[in-house]
Amino acid sequence: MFTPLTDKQIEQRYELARESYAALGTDTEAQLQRLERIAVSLHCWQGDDVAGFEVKEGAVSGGGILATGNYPGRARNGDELRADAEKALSLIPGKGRFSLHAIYAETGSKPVPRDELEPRHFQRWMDWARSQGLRLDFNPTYFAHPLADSGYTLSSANDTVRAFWIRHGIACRRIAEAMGRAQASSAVINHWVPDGAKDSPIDRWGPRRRLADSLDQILAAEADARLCKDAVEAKLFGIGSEDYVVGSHEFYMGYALTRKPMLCLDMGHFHPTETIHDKLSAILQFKPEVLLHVSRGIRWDSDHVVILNDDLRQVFHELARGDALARTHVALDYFDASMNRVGAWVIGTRAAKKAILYALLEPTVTLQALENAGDLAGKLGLLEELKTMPFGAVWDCFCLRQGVPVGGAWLRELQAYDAGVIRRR
Ligand code: RNT
Ligand code: ZN
Repeated sequence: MFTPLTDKQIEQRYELARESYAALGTDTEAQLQRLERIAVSLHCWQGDDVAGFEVKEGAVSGGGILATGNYPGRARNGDELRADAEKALSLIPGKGRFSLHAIYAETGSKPVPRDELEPRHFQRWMDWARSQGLRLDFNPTYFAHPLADSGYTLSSANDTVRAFWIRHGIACRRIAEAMGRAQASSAVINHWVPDGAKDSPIDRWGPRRRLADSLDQILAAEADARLCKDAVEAKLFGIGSEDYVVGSHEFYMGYALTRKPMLCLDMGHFHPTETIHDKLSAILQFKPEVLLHVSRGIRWDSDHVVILNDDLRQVFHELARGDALARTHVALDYFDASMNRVGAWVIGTRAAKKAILYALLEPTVTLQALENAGDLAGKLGLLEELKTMPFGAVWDCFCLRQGVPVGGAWLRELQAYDAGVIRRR
């Protein structure tokens, strides 16, 4: 079903494609080298439906976010999650990183409260990352916890609750710093809180005042900024926070512009018809770096598996045209429990890398010249022609050179892993 071409045929197709792109002014070899260096951070939580491995002391709490679907065989512990991630990474070309949440701490059989987590609880992850040549990123988990049940964490009016989450944020920055030290390069730590209200809160002011204050306290804790790079993530609405989200876009725009952290733009966190590509050239005027959560919103859900659609291509076009890829941390964020989870990782990551390559192959200088000359039909016409250029031949060659399956050949490997590992759990 997925019979790939021979290596020789893949190279011959690439050679023709290289010439076609060269005729328009694109050096495919140079762009493939650039692509090789751009890391995409895989999100650990696609592997187990954001469940985590916390040893629970009391009641189990959900809330904040929710993965739907009943595909069998989700990873139940660190070893299974690492094995699944290794499988996924073996099917993805180019450089990867791996993003953990605090609930993926490995504390043996001992429950460790989130405000007491330490770098040693992530030692196995750090050792694994080193063995895989991967760098880690991190996220405090301000949800799925009894102290998040009220719907408010860092913005809670209850001082005990708020203090607990502030301590958690600080503990997580120390962990990110330790990860950064272990990998001799920064770990990105992204702060997202679910805080908000289902319906018509009378007080929209107090929670925002408290959230800003809590974040200030967390960020005031000492952590080497070269090792621990903070980001804050906004959202329009979530499950149970349909009417009001404390950390809205305006809130975090203001916060990030007046403080150090980067802004994290999640592609699924805006109005359903609002896209993020136009925001990049605005935000990057004023901030040196940005964190991207590559996701796909559908109606009320913000976390469908990423595919190569227009939204994704527009984002990377903007970054490539503005020469801002080096200032952007690219991370994935979605979770789908209705399909093979390793497959979901591979589909989304390969799509993100394809979108980056698609953008890098654009003959931007030629398009810009047409626009500058007022030849708008020429510009739009060329953009259209580019869509049927032999982009796939360049992508296939990249996969071949990176030693990962070409075209649909990775699906056969996924099927074997599904039958041999996933369905035997
Ligand atoms: C939730 C945010 C957040 C989470 C992860 C698990 O809406 O997008 O980034 O998805 O931290
Ligand atoms: Zn996100």
